[in-house]
Amino acid sequence: MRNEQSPVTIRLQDYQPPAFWIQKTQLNICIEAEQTWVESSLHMTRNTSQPQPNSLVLDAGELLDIEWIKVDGVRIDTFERRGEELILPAPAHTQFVLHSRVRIDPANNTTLEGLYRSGGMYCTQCEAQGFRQITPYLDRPDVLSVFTTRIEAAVDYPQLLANGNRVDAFPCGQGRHAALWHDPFPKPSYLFALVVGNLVCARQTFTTQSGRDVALELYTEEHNQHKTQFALEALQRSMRWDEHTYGREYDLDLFMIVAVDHFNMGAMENKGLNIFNSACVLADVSSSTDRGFESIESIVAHEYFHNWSGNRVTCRDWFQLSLKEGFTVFRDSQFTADMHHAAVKRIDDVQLLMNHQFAEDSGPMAHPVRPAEYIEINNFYTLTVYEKGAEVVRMLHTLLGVNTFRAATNLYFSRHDGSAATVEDFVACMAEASGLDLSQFQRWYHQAGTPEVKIDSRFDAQAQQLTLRFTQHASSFVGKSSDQPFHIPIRLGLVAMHDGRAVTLRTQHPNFDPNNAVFSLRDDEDTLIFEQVTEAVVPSLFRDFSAPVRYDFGASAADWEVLARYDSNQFNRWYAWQSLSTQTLMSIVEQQDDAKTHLTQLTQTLRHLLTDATLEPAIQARLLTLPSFETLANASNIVDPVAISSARILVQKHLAEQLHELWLALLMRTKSTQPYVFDAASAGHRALHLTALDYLLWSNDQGWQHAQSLFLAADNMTERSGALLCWGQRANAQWHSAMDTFYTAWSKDAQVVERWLAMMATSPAMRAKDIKAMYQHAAFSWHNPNRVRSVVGAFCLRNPAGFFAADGSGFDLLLAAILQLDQTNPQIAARLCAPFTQWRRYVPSIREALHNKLIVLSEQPKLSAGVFEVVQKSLVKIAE
Ligand code: HT7
Ligand code: ZN
Repeated sequence: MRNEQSPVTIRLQDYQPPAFWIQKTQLNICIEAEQTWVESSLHMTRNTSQPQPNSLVLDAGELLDIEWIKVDGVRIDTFERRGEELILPAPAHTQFVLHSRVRIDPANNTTLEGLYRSGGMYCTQCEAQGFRQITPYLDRPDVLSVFTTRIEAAVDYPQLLANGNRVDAFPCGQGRHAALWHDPFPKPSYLFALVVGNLVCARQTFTTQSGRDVALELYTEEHNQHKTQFALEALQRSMRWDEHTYGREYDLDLFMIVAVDHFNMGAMENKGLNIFNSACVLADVSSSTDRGFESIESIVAHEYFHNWSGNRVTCRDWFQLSLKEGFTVFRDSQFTADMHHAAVKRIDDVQLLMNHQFAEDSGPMAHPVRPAEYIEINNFYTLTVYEKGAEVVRMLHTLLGVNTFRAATNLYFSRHDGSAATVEDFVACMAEASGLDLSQFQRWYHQAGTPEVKIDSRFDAQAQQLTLRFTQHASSFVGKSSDQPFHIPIRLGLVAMHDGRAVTLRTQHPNFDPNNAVFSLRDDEDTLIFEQVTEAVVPSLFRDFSAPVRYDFGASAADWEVLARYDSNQFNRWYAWQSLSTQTLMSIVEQQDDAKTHLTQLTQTLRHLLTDATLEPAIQARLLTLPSFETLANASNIVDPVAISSARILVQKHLAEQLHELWLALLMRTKSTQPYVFDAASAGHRALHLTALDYLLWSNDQGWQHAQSLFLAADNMTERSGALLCWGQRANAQWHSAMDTFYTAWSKDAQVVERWLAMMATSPAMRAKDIKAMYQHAAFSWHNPNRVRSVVGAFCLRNPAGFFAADGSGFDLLLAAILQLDQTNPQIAARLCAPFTQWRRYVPSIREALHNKLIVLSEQPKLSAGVFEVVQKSLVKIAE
């Protein structure tokens, strides 16, 4: 919690190299029933390149009860504790051993940072600054050290795990035993991990490209033993893919994964000992969905890929977070695209970016991919750092091309191996390998906000010329806007208006790369002229979303229709469909005169897409789906949740009724006839089947019966829970009884129960009072972040009808949840503030109510630094 001092702002410009290094770290961790003792010996040297300091300042969290500290064996009693700092007189020698013994209390550590107890096991979470809650240290990522860890606990806890290789294990009498681990790779403290528990282990092996055998181990509690195989296989695929695509081989003889129920995020890439939220690693064919499998595979891959992008080459400071996270998200998205369906993966990623990152980038928490300042670093594990950061790497990949990008990453990994790097180091490798001048490109890392590109398109039939005039301007939260033009790669094509053929691109523009069909927009304005264009065309711009921008080329409904029907780029077909349907939906929200005409045209286009036999099912499912609530909110100048939700239902109903026979035929045609397997093709079929079902639910009042039949007949969780999810949008008594049946059948399965809670919380009929009733349910716990996310998070972020209820009860509920959680788990409390940060976007009544809640929060005498930062930034006054 925040103490009396005001939270401090940390600034990139104040970065100083450390005054000391820690070459060797020896830890001795003794876990006892009531307390845990941690002794550490730090072999330190003074950093002689820095001015001689007067004191030695260590990071020491408030949870540490310090018993003693010694320098070279001599006890120091003159230390001072100031907040999270422990200050000692600087030792006289340049080399010395700092020895300390502290007591901690993992069982009462509810923050889930540092060392804590989760159920019957002990585990750690040290990123970003959890290690300082275990022992006094230089807890910063540019201090790399070789760790040796001794763990001692009662024999009731057979597994004593830490990073690296197990070098010894022995009994120590009185029902206790110990293990000794050594990690030969120097690492920063945030990658330290320890797990102690009574766990079962599933094993596999992997032989690296150079012929070394690596043991793969996945540890879980016994009742989850049957859910380990998929993740182990995903790990093997990831290891092979990273060798093949990036030439990266695993470096230790052992790679361990542990599943933990109480976890603040998805997973953590600790060296050789990844720790996972159970929900992000455990799966089997009876309880998991297609989306669940895909997500587990990508998280396993993501954490594994960090072994190089993050661990072998780490970050100099936390401002460089995207150096490891953006790059690793890009790598995991390439992996998923290769394993499954590239266009589908691109659609799913861009949807996340446009729906959520764009909103973040235009709100009060907007920050560059590399932030310049923070109060609480945990608030900066954001979509901007992760997803936009990945888009920035993707743009480099687009500009360099596959082979040069690979040469650049080879250079980066070899040049910075074993050290802590910066974003500049990364871009320098890209520039050096390609010969490109990327100085302007660097702005993507420094400037916040989503650029807007306007394109004026003119066709001169006589001159056979198509002229595209581009203008860019950066848009961001008022007062934070960036003014320098970006280097924007625009992959494009031309589609013949009349029959959808691809038209050859002929231009002399020096910034057009004809091999990749990529135009580099570098200035505020530029003009691209295509010659020998003999017929009317529609430009297909930003193919595969080649840059994270909003763009507008003044497209008419007819232009979008041509692209949605014919574009050879599947991603752009989807984008065109989304744009066309957003136009229609917004014409209804805004009660425009031509709304009816729009709707007729939309129905025609949908009919075409529905009967296009050339489309692969997974793509078709996405092409038939209406824009989400968030997409429509982002398209609104002032968000009116009620108007958006009603327009969406009206259009969905219209399309359902008009095309009823076609939906029915699609439902029949996509019925699964084979036993369930998870692969891209059959998952695509199921997605399409559920899309048909979703429309049929709205085509008449009996639509729910299709959902009921599927729920009863399905042999798999994708269809069973998919049926419940769409049926929940029109919840009736039968839905409630199906939900009860479902819960009774799956109440022993934690991951299914979490899905059930979220389905309950997102049903539009739910109101705050129903959510409060759910707090009493046996499955709910304030101490389990997954349960909080499934109930409070799902209701406030994914149930607009419930959260924005006119009586303001949704906002009261969220405020109370934040205040309560801030006492026990401030990281989760700060994340839950997200809906309040967006207050300025809404119609006046909601705007005022959300603003009031922020005021109440700001008046609390004791807020964590995380919640304080979000509230303070959200309330910042702006010139309107
Ligand atoms: N690098 C990790 C980020 C992280 C985290 C994970 C679990 C719990 C708390 C955490 N704080 C930061 C996860 C990743 O992106 O790979
Ligand atoms: Zn990561």
